[in-house]
Amino acid sequence: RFEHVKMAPPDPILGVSEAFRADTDEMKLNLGVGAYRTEELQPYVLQVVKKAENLMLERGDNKEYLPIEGLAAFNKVTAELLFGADNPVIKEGRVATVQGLSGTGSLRLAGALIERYFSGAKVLISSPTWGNHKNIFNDSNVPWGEYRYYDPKTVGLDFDGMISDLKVAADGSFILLHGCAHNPTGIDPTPEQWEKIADVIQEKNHIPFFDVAYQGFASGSLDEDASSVRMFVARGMEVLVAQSYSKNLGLYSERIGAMNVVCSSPDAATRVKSQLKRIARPMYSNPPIHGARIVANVVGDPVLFNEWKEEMELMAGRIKTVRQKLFDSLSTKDKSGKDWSFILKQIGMFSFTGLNKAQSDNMTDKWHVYMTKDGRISLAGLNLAKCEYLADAIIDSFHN
Ligand code: PLP
Ligand code: TYF
Repeated sequence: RFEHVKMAPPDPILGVSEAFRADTDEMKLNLGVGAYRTEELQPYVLQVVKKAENLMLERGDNKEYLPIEGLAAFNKVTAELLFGADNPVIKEGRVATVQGLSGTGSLRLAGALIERYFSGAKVLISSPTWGNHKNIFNDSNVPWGEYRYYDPKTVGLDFDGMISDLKVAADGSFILLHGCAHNPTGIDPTPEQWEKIADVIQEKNHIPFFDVAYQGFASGSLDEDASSVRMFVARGMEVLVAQSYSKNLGLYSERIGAMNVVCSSPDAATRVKSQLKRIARPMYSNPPIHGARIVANVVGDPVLFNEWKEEMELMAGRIKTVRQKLFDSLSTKDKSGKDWSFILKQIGMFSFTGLNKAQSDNMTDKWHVYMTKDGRISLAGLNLAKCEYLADAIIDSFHN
């Protein structure tokens, strides 16, 4: 009965980790998946997460089903963290927030909402973007297109290309934007560029749709990393925002995040929320509680909240330190005169090296450095001790 089922292709990012595990070379380095590692290259559980979990044990919290929309205390703090607790849209009750299965599951809820209520509307995604965006909208039966984003000549933002693509798109398109720390390029618009992007989106009656997977991880400041979203909201626009706590709280496998829809009235928000629940129900009935409680305890408690911010600054700081060291090593070792400063301009977990597929293959086959074939490296998987080795590998791969 299953003979006609064909083999599915491996995930281009998660597949890299499988290949890494099979490699026995002692210099091997996994810069594929975007997951934070310590300087010893070990996974890291935040101290505040352990404290919140201890608190939950002490209290003897139960495992009853959550409502379809998730844990109320979580939904409250997650919207406040994103928009700012004093934001009028929160005070006026204009945000529909439902807990989702991390960033991915929250995006998928929005995909279903768009399919049902905006028939024929396209979602425009950046070229390139996180690979799963295409999968999510394909499976949601939502048509998507791309806008220019990355300019290989400057290894920077193709701002003019982006603006003109937003201008020629059909009015009322959904524009998927990375709130901060663009994946995979590490290139974000400047505040001035964000304003111009918002101008065009408003002119064209487009609907901004933010994917916020790295709040606090880009600059080290939660507020600063939410400033793009908040600027759009302050203009009075209706905005969709998917949130994830995989990276900033290190809760990868807890699958905790949220979908927020800022509406023009509290009434519309109530109706949108009811539809998001209707979509969630036949998909997974109700979301998992453990991660939601951790977030509610950390964000909702002033002491733990401050400790979290300190730990996040530590993580973001370690990544900045290896970024600098990698740049220094490349600049010293490379005698070709190539300008490596683009590495310092990129932010967040990733660096887009500009290595093409053949060069990325050389990184892996000859140097045992595992990375995605688009030339992206996760600096979160790098430590100071291996920067020089990585620089050798990159220079060799570039010039061969
Ligand atoms: N969006 C972007 C841009 C990402 O990089 C990721 C991965 O971290 C996600 C969404 C969703 O990840 P998760 O489903 O683990 O929250
Ligand atoms: O881009 C990354 O590495 C992260 C992690 O299917 C990730 O976003 C990668 C692939 C995937 C889910 C998460």
